[in-house]
Amino acid sequence: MTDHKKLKAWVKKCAALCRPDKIVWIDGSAAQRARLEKESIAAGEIHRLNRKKLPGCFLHRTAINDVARTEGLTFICTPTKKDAGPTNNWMAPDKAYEKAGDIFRGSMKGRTMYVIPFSMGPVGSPFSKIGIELTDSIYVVLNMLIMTRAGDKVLKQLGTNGEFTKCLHSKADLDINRRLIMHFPQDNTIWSVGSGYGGNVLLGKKCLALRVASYQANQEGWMAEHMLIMGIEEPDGRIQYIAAAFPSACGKTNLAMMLPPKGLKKKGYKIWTVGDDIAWMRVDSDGRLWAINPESGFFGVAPGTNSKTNPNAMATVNRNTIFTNVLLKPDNTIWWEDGDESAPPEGIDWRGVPWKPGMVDDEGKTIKGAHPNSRFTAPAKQCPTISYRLEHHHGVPISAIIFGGRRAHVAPLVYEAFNWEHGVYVGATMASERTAAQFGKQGEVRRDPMAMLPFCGYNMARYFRHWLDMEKKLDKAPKIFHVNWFRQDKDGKFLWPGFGENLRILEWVLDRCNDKAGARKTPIGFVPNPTDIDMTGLKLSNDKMRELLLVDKKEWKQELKGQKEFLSRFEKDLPQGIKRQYLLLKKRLGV
Ligand code: GTP
Ligand code: SPV
Ligand code: MN
Repeated sequence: MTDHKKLKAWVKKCAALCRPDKIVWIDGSAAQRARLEKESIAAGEIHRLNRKKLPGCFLHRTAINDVARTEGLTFICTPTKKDAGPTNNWMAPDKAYEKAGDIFRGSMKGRTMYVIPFSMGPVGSPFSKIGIELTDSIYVVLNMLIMTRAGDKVLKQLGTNGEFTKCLHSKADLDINRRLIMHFPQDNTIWSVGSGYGGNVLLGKKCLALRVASYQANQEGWMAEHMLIMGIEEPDGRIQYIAAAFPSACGKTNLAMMLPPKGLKKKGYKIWTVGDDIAWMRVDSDGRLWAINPESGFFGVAPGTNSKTNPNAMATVNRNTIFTNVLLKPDNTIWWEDGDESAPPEGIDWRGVPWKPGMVDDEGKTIKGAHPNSRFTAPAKQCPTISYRLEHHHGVPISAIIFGGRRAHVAPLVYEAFNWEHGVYVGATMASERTAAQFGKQGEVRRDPMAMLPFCGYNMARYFRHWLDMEKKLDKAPKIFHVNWFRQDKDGKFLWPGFGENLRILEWVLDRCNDKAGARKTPIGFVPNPTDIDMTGLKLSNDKMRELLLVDKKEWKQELKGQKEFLSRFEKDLPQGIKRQYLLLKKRLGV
């Protein structure tokens, strides 16, 4: 097993707290996985789907009150409240260990504790981090085997005294009142109890690779970001990479896997998917920013995914995939809203209840077959556009950074920041409408700096400073842009077709990086003229295009107020560079 004394002692200590009947170490073998699948099926935790149509695929339903990340129950447990900052829930470490400890105590009685050694990033890469997750959920084990590199190879890499993040998870009784997601960045420790939903329990993902890693990145001088990474290959074989931060359920997976639109086919672009959710970036000896995707799978939103919007995702999830909270069809396959097929005449919905299309609840609202935040867990290597660089310890060089949100109004389709500092301001003040990926009122606009609001493991004022400081280390800083695929017309319809057509905007972005495309200067940044975007093969009226690229001063003056209000939460800690950029924007808007 292992001769790592600290690891063995920690496992023993956690077992003494949770009292499992037995402990099983995950070795990463196919044989062990097959045994666990069988066991999980027998326990009714997962359901095997049609072996012919969906080989190696399973369906899982979470508890009804456990379908998305619960930000209100997620805590950063640093020595002082100020270390966590005004945007995080904070609890003192002692109290947090005590409070969660009470729920963990005896929570695994009658159950098995699984020990999952996992690596975020290729095993052995100097940029990777190792974690060990202890869990009483086979569903978690099976997901971690897809999302991370896990098993004996990681233990071997860890050796007898390597560093690892201590991740403890128990479903306990899945009671929302006894659910806590605790992060102890100083202790390199994560405790999650009372949930079975992905983002709360696959502890390598948001908890380690963002919350704990962002804290470590700040200390060590690198960046852990909620970003997709993709490559755009031109016909001459040159590949340029971009990293893009959009809040949850705002289009990262879709953009990372996009198919070039018909109209641009002649240009012969090829898209390479490196990652769809998380980027770890550092400055290398060449003075450029390099990124790896620490994950090895996709935990993607199912509804809305179809052969038109995301054919690469459809080709990825047809085998060896775990589906969570989708609709089960009578032929033992699955269905979700806005997928490829129209609704089946009947099925079992995400709650496990018989379902028919058009059913309504007490308030007359349509009952969905699949939960809006239903997800697929699929191996990255099954994606037709997966980049070979995923397994490369060094990652890819980043030419452009893109921030984006879901805004019905205000934010134009795309704009370019004037410089790095301004770009950091754009990221720090970005806003987006709330989606089904988190508990809370949908559609409400909230500030979500760098799409990291729920994922920054320390004071965000310090995080902004870290972003500003990165510039000094970069010889060739990526240009920074902002996009909004979600602007609406007066009737509430999206103005921009989105998905594959977004490549037209990425083309402008890269052309700007290579000084090849025009733009006009506006108070908020450089905005393309309609003629600066290649619209070959896409019909969009001039009116629509003008509306998409409009910078409405009146709206932006209002927006400025919202930005000021948000930034004021950081009080004296707000870095000078952000204050300066606020005043410059104010001046440019003539306020
Ligand atoms: P997380 O996994 O939660 O971090 O989400 P994500 O950022 O990867 O979002 P994803 O790509 O899964 O997209 C979420 C939703 O946005 C889906 O319902 C998509 O259909 C929709 N969407 C994605 N791209 C576009 C776009 O360009 N235009 C429009 N209108 N919708 C889009
Ligand atoms: C997100 O919500 O940003 C996700 C899904 O990518 S989860 O893993 O649940 O956080
Ligand atoms: Mn995400």
